Amino acid sequence: MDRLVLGCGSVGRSFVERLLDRPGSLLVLVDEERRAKTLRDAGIDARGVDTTDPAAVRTVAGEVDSVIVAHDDPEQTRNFVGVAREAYPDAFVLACVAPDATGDTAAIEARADRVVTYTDPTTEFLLDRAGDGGIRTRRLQRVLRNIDGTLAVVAHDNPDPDAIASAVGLKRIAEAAGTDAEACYYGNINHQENRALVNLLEYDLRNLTPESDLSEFGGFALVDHSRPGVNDGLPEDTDVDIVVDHHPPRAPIEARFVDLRSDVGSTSTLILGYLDHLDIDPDAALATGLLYGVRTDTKAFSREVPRRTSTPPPTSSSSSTEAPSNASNRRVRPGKRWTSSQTPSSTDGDKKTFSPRVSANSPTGTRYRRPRTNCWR
Ligand SMILES: [Mn+2]
Repeated sequence: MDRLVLGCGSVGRSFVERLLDRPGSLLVLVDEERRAKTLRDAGIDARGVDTTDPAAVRTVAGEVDSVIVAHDDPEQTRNFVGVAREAYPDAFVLACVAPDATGDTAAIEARADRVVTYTDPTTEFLLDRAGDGGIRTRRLQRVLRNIDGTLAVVAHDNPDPDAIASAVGLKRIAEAAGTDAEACYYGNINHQENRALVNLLEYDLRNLTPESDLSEFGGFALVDHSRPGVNDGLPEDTDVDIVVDHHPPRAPIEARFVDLRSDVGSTSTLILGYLDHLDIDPDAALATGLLYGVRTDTKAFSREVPRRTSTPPPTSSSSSTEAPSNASNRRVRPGKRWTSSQTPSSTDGDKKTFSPRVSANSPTGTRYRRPRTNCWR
């Protein structure tokens, strides 16, 4: 689940309606089944549950990336933020309050990741980002920072290029978060190509054996597989901190951070996404390994490669007179705010343009989305 909305009064309802046309999944939890049914009748996925009980919320909603709390009553908002934080310690919690909210807003601010009012210009931006990969990356970073000691980033047994590059990539991300890490594997690297990959790129990999003393590690991350003791040499009861994988799981996965996307072609793709969101430039060796990981696991981009679903906006020369035609006008003015109907059509230095009313001009009616954001850095 990308986004969970807790408590849905009239304020919450207006937020939910603003969220409905955004990409990603959305679930609304309310106290009474009767109100859930009213929302479902309006086409909103809603369920009735005791929203004061974090365990019940978690059971019904499962894993979520972001929780949005928007209740008319600030007191209730405070309670829901508490429930959200307890149910989902790593989720991004966004609280929306009225501009003239009275009472204990400090308590809301203390536990939510962001508090906005619905007149705040950043609200639309944050609603867009809730459920977005940038937030997932921020949660990964939070878990990495809390590792006490050296993180063992463990690839699966006899690792293939995707597992090797992902382990080296996650080690790099951990180090950027201030956590020491080692890229590890059990078994052997047998294939000549894989040996050449490790040797030519001078990867520093640690070969663990059943005799290895694991107590020297402060945490464990699994890449390109998801369960300790299954396709790696770790004890099955290893307390796993992080799982990053693209294989469909055969059993529930337990870890403090789990990013398991079976519709993605390689684990290297997921690692590249984090590097991108964190603005970490991989060195040539890491970039080469990750590219090789993507290539081999996707059979040279022919397998599990997402189809392009959005249509770029028309260029300013071909669109209507509403689009700015003068080159100097096409530059982004500092301080200009984007709204959901004004999306910058390019991030390329000289060519930053605005294409107003993109969705209206787009032949398919889908809103063009900028491929990456610079939020959460
Ligand atoms: Mn793989």
